[in-house]
Amino acid sequence: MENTEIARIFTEIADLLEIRGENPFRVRSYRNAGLIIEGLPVSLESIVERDEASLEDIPGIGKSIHEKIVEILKTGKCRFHQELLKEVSPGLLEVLKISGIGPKKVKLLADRLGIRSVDDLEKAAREHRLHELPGMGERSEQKILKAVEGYKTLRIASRRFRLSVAYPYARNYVEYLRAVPGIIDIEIAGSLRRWKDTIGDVDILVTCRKGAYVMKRFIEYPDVREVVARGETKSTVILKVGLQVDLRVLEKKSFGAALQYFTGSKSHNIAVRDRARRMGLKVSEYGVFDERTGRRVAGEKEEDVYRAVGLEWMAPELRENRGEIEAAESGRLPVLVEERDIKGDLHVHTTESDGANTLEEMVEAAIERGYEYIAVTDHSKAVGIAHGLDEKRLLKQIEDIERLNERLKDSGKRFRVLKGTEVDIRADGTLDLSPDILKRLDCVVAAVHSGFNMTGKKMTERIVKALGTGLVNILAHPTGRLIGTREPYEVDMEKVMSAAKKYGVFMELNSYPERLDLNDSYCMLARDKGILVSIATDSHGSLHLDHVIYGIHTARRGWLEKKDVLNTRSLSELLKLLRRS
Ligand code: DGT
Ligand code: CA
Ligand code: CA
Repeated sequence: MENTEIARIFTEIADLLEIRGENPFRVRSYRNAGLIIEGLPVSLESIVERDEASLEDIPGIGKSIHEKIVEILKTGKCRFHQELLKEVSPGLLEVLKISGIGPKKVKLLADRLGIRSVDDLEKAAREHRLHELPGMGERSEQKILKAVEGYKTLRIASRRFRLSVAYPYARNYVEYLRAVPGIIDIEIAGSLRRWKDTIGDVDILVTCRKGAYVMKRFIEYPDVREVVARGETKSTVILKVGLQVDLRVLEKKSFGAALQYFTGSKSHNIAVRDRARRMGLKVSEYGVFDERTGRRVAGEKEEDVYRAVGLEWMAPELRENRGEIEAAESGRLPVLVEERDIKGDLHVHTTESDGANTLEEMVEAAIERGYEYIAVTDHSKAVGIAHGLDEKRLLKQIEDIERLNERLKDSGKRFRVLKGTEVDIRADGTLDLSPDILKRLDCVVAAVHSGFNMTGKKMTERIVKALGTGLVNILAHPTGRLIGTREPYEVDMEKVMSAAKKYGVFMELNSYPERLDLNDSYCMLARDKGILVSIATDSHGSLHLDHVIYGIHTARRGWLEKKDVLNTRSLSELLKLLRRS
């Protein structure tokens, strides 16, 4: 069984317990387990096979979760989860996903109106039965109907997979195929090669020696649930998790052309072809041909395909027909930011709030990655569910960090822990910690965590007011979206960024796989406005530091270069940039 499936069970347990009104700490431990398992780079199955006891070395996985993982791997399900499902109907899990409806309200809806599903809820709202409930009026009925609509749109969109889910599956599949005798070249194409935030299906291209059993081995992959099509040159399968994978076997002489074609995007391809046609050439998945004579001009190498139509090769992330063709023509392609440019992480949690690792463990992991710095940014008190820090606890953490920095210095390590916070932006735009303490910090990250349903005008005012305090360094996850589950809140990002520019605030690109917020187009907007972007992970455990790759590739889709990214700066440059008046 795959990690995502196991993670889903734990997340559902958390939801079910929450609907039942259980102790928040218990709920949080299951929710955290779900998040951690989803982000694991190796399969739980393989960990358990090798050494079951090592499960408990994974931060955030205690004894009770450990036992449940083993039970799920052995039996395919978890008794505790099944029992909860008998008590709370599964349709209510979907009702919980509707924006503005929390666990308490779900319980109320179920107990008082017998609501069991999103459809029940919609019906009750249309029949004006909701305002019998305490705290609900006509306006809340309208709001709920709107939210139900939003949820249904998302459900359709969520047939796509998050990048962070598709990527590990594809990578494992490719590793497996690479080992098949006779395979020569193998590449991932499609939206995954472009690092889009959601993936419809995975496209893999190979060349191989004559007579190699590539298709046979492709469909024999143990994780395949269903073979949709099997042919000589193209096969399609569905993996157990539901992800579709296409494999194409190509001739060597057209591999580059096929790679170019199947990488897309479609609109990029159309633009390339139009250009070729004007030059008397024809570009197809088989090669570039002279339209008049039919002579092959290019095809084996992707670079040659682009060169044949007078373009420089460009990174797949740019291929969305957003100006890359003009840039490639005139030699003005951006030199995109790379993983090795990143010098530290400016959004990291510890066990003080809702992280799974201690301050020391997070620092150790960051040093191991070769970073020069991290900013510790635990939640502030308003985020009660995350055990956010008040001024007193934050003061204590500041002292802990200062002592740790001394120790690091004494041991000769060139690494600095920045004192920070992820301070909540309250509904009225004030910050959740006193100015005195915020001034003592090196790096103040601010974010919205509640009240997502206000009007766009109010939300914009709220955020602009927070930035205007002069106390904020970075606006975290600026639009609040959760890919596939929550749409961005209504906000005028143009205005928010103008304010950020005015007050010297940087924008975050949160690399947490569900967020990727800023998205690619907002990265472009930030760059156009001359605002540096912090590519941060929002890590809730040391393993999450690896999520930075999703942020980096999203930044590349937004055309960001090293110079456009805040945390490519050395420690001393960074500290200058973080100085507030
Ligand atoms: P996805 O799978 O929905 O996340 O997105 P892609 O981009 O991977 O799309 P997919 O798998 O349907 O096709 C892979 C690539 O093949 C696509 O990016 C561009 C190319 N392609 C597919 N259909 C067409 C088409 O009708 N015209 C052109 N010009 N290219 C196409
Ligand atoms: Ca695809
Ligand atoms: Ca495809």
